[in-house]
Amino acid sequence: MQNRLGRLTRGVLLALAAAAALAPVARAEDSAVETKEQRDGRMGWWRQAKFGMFIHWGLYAVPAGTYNGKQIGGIGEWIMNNGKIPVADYAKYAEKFNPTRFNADQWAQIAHDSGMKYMVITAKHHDGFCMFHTKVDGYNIFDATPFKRDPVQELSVACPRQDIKFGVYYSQAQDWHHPGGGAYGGHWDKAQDGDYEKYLQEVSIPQVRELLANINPAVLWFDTAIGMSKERTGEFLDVLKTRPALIYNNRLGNGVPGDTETPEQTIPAQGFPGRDWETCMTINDTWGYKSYDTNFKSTETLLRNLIDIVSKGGNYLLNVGPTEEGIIPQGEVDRLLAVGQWLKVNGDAIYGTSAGPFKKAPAWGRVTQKPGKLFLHVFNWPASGGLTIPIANKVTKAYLLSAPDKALETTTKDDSVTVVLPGTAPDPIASVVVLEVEGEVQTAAAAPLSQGADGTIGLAAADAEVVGSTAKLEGADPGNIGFWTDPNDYVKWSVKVSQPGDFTVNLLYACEPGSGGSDYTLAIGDKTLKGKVDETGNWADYKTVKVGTINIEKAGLATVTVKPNNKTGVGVMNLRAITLTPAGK
Ligand code: FHN
Repeated sequence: MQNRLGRLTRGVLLALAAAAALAPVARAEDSAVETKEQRDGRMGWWRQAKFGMFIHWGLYAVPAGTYNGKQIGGIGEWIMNNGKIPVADYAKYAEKFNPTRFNADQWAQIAHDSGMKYMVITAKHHDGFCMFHTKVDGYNIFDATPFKRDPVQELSVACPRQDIKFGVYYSQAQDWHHPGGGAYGGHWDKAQDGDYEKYLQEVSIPQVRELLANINPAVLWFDTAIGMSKERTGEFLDVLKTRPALIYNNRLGNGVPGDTETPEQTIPAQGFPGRDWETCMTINDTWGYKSYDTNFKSTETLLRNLIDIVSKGGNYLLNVGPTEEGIIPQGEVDRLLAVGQWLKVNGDAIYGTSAGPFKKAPAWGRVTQKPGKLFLHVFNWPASGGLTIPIANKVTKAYLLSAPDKALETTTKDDSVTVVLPGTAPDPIASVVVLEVEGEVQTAAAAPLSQGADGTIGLAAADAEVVGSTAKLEGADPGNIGFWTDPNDYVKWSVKVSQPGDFTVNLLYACEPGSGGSDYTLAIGDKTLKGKVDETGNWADYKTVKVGTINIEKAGLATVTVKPNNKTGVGVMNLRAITLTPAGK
């Protein structure tokens, strides 16, 4: 579990993460009516697309991070909540909101030239202000501002002209303007008080219905599912059924898995095998525009993030925050276009590919694949000797994607192929080497972990196999197994034991107050140890805890598992490592 967003509290974040992560794997509400083939067909364009533009644009672009002369901390689109701005005062920004420089075709063009294949824009964010012409009330850009235009509708027309699929974000439960709407941290203005059920029936559900009927988006992106019960999500699902081709995310609420996992501001170390997923991320440190946030990620970071995500089977939904005038800040455009330039040359290694075949990312870069082709995205160009890839396939052709007519020499030895590379990298950020191979890629079996010379066995989170749907490796070096919100998930390691005997078992983990007390069983063969998770300072405060002594009877391959028996709080623990030390040492 990691800290993510400005002023949101850790508790809220964990609740949000848990709400999203607790989703079961199968899309139960649809499985009766949709076969795997139909689902693959429906998700087809999205799986090919890989790269999309997220746009947070709304009234918050007017204050742009400053209220009453004070810079308000946190993310820009949260200014109303973080600044505790009264409803009537915030609504006055509408009178000033006149983004005359907005040009839907230009935005679609920027997305296109950046190599993006879809767009998702905030039709309504938590401030309750609609960026489309809703008939529900007048609190929208068409009726309440001098602009008198409907940007959502304009973009829905402009995007297809550039081959961009168009989607909308809609904050279904959190609404700080309409009486009864949800608010993290509670209401701060009496005008917000009201009946949540009435809000859903009279504002939220009708607006979703309007969007589907009038805009027919390819994607509907829900967010922050406060108070969404089974009955309530059921009513939304009934509306969604009117658009069978729609793709929607896992944030509707009440464990509805939707179509896509949505890790936010992070790239999960192993992706979500078996699930479609999309990392959404800010280009600086805010989603909605803040005039003083120019902390843009470098082109290198953006591009390597895209490659990293795609190499794990995901999509990258990268956010921009346009200004009050309707301009995407130039610092953002410049970086996006640089990514687009790279994609013009190397797009074949991104679009329509699937996750690389190796369990662990190589130190030199990342790998993606298509039937018969491996794409090696080299971040760290080898000084000499080329690259050795642990595959047993016959390579029929090797070349740089930037120079496809010039064959590269390869040599095959045992279960590996070495490709000889030119002295300098064609691209300082990522150069793509293509290996055309015969048959399905055969990776050489990963060597099992082995016992150290002093008999110690070290089991790192990064070497664990995670079985389940929510727990995953997070963070890099050393990383930990986190988001362990489903107690049915467990972790296991295979280790080659050469010196059997009794071992003292220590776990290195962190657990935030409120989540301690989960029971777990550590097993090696038929020997088990029971443990209880103690609370440490927080999710990042790691402590070594002795679990007990366990016997490994004989030399050979042993499997070590850690399985929770229950879960008392948000997550079981953040597990970083297990050490088995020969007893008495
Ligand atoms: O609270 C929002 C936030 O403003 C932003 O819209 C992000 C985008 O994923 N979602 C929420 C936090 O999870």
